[in-house]
Amino acid sequence: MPCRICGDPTDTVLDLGSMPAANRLKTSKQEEEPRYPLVLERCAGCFNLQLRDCVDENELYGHYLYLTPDSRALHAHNRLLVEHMFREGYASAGSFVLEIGSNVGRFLKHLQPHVRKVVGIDPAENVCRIARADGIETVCAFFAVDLAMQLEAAYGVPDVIVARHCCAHNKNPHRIIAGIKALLPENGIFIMENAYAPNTLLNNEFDQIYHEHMFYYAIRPVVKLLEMHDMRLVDIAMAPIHGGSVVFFAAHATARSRVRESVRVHMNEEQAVLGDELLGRFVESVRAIRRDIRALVADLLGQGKTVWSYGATAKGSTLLNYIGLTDEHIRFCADSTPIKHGRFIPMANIEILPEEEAWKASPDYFLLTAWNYKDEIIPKVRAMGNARTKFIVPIPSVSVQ
Ligand code: DWN
Repeated sequence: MPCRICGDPTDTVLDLGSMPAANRLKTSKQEEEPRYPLVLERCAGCFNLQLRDCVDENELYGHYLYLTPDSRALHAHNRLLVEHMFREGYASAGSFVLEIGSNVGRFLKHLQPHVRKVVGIDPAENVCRIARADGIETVCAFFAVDLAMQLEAAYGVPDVIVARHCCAHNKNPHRIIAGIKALLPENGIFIMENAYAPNTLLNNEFDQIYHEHMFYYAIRPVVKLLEMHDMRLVDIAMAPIHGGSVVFFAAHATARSRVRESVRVHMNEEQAVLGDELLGRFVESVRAIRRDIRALVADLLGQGKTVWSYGATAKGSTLLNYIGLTDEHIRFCADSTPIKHGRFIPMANIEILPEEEAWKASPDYFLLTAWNYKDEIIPKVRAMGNARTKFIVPIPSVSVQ
């Protein structure tokens, strides 16, 4: 498949086989689960990493079970991002901020007291309803140029447009950027946040690869994408959230916005690490993680130990299914999201239960499939009186804590 950003040829980096959609949690073990190839490829021209095969967006997001968790780490990240926006003059008390892919509105909720107006857009009606009930005006739709024009008529012109993680969730990011280009005023700011591809590769986060993530962005392809729409990068901030994320700040190429030093610094850093060697090391490490977890779990089960997983993450679906772990190995999965409870992880067929039940059941091991919240989850489990269950942390390499 040619690069969906610049059109150059691509080559295959990693083939994870045929997998169900990660967040399509089943209501019974018997429920049918369509499977689709999960193949990561890299563009020879702009170093864009993308999925070869993209699943229909309505199928992925029509009824969405990922609700942004109420996490300390996420609140801290949101606070820092808002501080950066104000400190650098990207937002002010008079700003209207529009967020694309706003989910239940946690970020806008954080921003709401500091700005004039916030509006969210999200394609999942079940998610929009939760956001509205929490006081966040949310339009249920996929964002593109035609919607941009309708939004302008209904709400006015936004000063800031935010798209966090959602530019990776769409087969055609040009469609989103074209809408932003059309809607953003001359001195407006576009903020795009994504998992940062060099971190994904350096930390062996192969479980970030699932059908919702159609792109894995580094700075280089984003510069290309923006240039193709007559926009430019003016600032970059790195953040530890989701295993290492990048926040891009962009403006119209003709705008007065000053280009911050951060752009040069991070581009140089990226240049030094991003290349064939890193891709080769990543692929080897992915195989080592699969081998190590398989061996560890087999050994533990052989000793009669019980293993649960912790965090019904989209990442967990890829991790479990690539390794070949099922309900024969992992008894249950603990998760804090009520709408996930009683459902089953696709293909692995592991039932999801509330965290409280996991604390009480006190299995011998938790395979931490929400490893990105390790520093939050392990202390929480201990504080709840469970001192005995050990955690198997799969990423960046297998360790037991
Ligand atoms: O891009 C995406 C990212 C940002 O979020 C989406 N495509 C889907 C989703 O990916 P994920 O499911 O891998 O995300 P999280 O944020 O790692 O999911 C955390 C899961 O762990 C949630 O289901 C909630 C759960 N959790 C928990 O059970 N106890 C989370 C915390 C913090 C906890 O204490």
